[in-house]
Amino acid sequence: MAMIYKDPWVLKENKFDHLHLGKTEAIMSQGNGYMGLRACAEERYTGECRGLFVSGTFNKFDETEVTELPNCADMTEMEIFLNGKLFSLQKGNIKSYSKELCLKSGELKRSIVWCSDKGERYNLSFLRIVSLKNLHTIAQKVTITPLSGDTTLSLACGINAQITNSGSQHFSEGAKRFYEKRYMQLVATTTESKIDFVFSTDTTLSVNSKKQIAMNRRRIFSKYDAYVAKGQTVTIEKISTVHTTRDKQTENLSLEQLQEFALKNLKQQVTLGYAGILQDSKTRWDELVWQNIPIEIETDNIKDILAVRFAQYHLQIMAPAHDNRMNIGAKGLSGEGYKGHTFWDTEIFALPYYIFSQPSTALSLLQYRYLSLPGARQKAADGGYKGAQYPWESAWLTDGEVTPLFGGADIVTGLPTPILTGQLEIHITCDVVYGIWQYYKASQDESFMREYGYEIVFDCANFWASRLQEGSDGLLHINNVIGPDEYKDGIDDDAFTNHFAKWNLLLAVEYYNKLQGSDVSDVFERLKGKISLDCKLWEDKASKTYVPMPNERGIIPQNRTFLDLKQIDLTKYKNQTQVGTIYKDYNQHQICNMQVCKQADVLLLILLMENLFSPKAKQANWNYYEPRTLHDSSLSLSTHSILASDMGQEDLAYELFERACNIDMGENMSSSNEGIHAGSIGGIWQCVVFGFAGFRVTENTIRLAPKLPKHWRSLNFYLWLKGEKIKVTVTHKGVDVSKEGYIAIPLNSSPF
Ligand code: IFM
Repeated sequence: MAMIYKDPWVLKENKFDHLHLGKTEAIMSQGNGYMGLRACAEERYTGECRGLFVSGTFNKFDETEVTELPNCADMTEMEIFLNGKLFSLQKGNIKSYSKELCLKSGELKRSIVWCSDKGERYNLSFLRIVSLKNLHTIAQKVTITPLSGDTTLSLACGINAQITNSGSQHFSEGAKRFYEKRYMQLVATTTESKIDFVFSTDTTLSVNSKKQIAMNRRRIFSKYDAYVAKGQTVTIEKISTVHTTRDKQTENLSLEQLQEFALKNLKQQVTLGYAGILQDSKTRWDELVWQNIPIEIETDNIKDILAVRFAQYHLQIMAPAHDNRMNIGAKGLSGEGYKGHTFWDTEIFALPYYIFSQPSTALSLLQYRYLSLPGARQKAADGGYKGAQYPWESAWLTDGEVTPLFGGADIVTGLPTPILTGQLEIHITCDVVYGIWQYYKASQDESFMREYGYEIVFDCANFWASRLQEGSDGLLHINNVIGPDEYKDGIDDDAFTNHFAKWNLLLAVEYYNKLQGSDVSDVFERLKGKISLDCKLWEDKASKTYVPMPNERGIIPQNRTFLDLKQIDLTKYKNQTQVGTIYKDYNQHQICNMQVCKQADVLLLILLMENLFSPKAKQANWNYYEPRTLHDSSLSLSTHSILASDMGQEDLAYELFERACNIDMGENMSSSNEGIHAGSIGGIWQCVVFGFAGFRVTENTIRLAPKLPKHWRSLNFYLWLKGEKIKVTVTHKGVDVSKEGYIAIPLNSSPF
């Protein structure tokens, strides 16, 4: 195992592992919400997956593919020859190696002593930053010191736009140009969405060098030849920028103007140099996160502290807080996985962090859902329904549903497995509403609700009102869906979906009545004629909606047939070290007919709607569903950890938290290849704040019912509530809530 967890600020590997490059490329990826850069080495390796992704720049490769976030030009690559030998860790000898990401500064660092196969030794260090201050900037600093004799250095670097998304080339090549014999610029345009990207870069060497400029297909670069004496250190600084015609700040510029603007910005960044860019970025990290909303854990277990900071780091770099037309991808901006698409992962798993830590980001993410209402209305209409139905997978605002139609191989048929989630996983519509409700409850942001929120809640209620079907029992049912547990498809009366649909209808009724009696009837004025506002219909539908409730044994049937399905011994899969091993033995159809859950489903319902169920029912369902849940989705563990905390099973809660942290940060070297797990990372925060601190916002109150892990002495964190920031301190002796001035929020420490 090469991962080291000794420093609470530093994620580190101390062994170069060419078979598992994807691990650190993803978990040590850098970014700022505008862009995300995988932590690939400067030198190229087979098996690497270089990646630079700019939020919201979706493109559709061709009619057979769905839109995806294009993997754009690489500006970090460097080809280095030392005394004629290509620098590569797969050649010669590695005398020492470390690769680390400092979460505090956001700086990535590799330190290497390398011996070429001629026996010549070199000290190399590679530093890199993606600025949190200037969202367009990537800065690199490389130092090379020959240790055993003088050397010739030959370096080639520039802009490489030959990158693809697993073979799909999303760009047409545009202009390439050197300015003032030094600054390089390359323009590329997405083939279908026609977004122009302007990549600019500049490289400087600290020693005299002979320089040649070169261009070839989709590539512009410079070659430098220099002489470096033994013990002398040569420093290479490469500063690069990315701008696109999708950027809000420059949306009125023509492409030529944007190129000029980009060049000017590059020059400014070059004057700051690596050190200045790093300093600015570090200051921003402190302002936004580490000094503003730190989570402090007093414990001797450094990995726990590191894991929570790792979560905060990624939650910061994955969120496109600068632009409300964009949202968080299931892999953030750290890989091609899930094509950059947004799922319910945002509202149910990541959003709570922003609601309580960075409300302006939460607001922006919810505004994205408002701005994508036309696509949601289209999706409902396409299915013959009314109102707004959110796509299971979303990309650009007008793209509508973008879920691919086929996935991995079916072990039985040998054919690609159809992906039905785009058609059937309809609970996303109420998950979005749940996100709005949570945000509103915590922030009391009435102006958001008036401008955006109420309309979403009402029009989603319209969808449910038209989607519910009358059954022979005279009640309304929701048939043929996939619930959160994606191992079951085409099922009827999924407990999660039915409960949430009813809740959405009732929420619409509640808000409608509240608005009726208030002085904000202008909301109705604006919405009348735009959407249907039939409160009686919502009320009527809600009252007739069938919702699965605990049976005589206290078990809520996950769906109409679940409790009758056959049961198999799941021990092998419960003990798996890789997720999804059940697919090695059974296909989707077979799994669908067994009592096995991919991820938290009924238990998630109980967590999110705790008022509906008694503590006894909670316990009974925990006892039933936990053993049947394989946690084959990364979203599952945090839910179970929080519930375990709620039920006083502290050891189990901690064990599940640890497993959730290990999804990305742990020893499985392949789990993050396609990118980090954004929802699961939001779940890490939830385990700490909702689980260990037992925090919830209930009606007009907050609840703190802590269950601190035994080996944590204390936990401090900040929460934004009703526009005010409060500090929570939890110890084994009790809880302290403080803020300047008085606290208007009554505390209730009972867990249920
Ligand atoms: O949204 C999830 C889903 O619940 C399980 N499969 C992966 C999706 C994206 O993370």
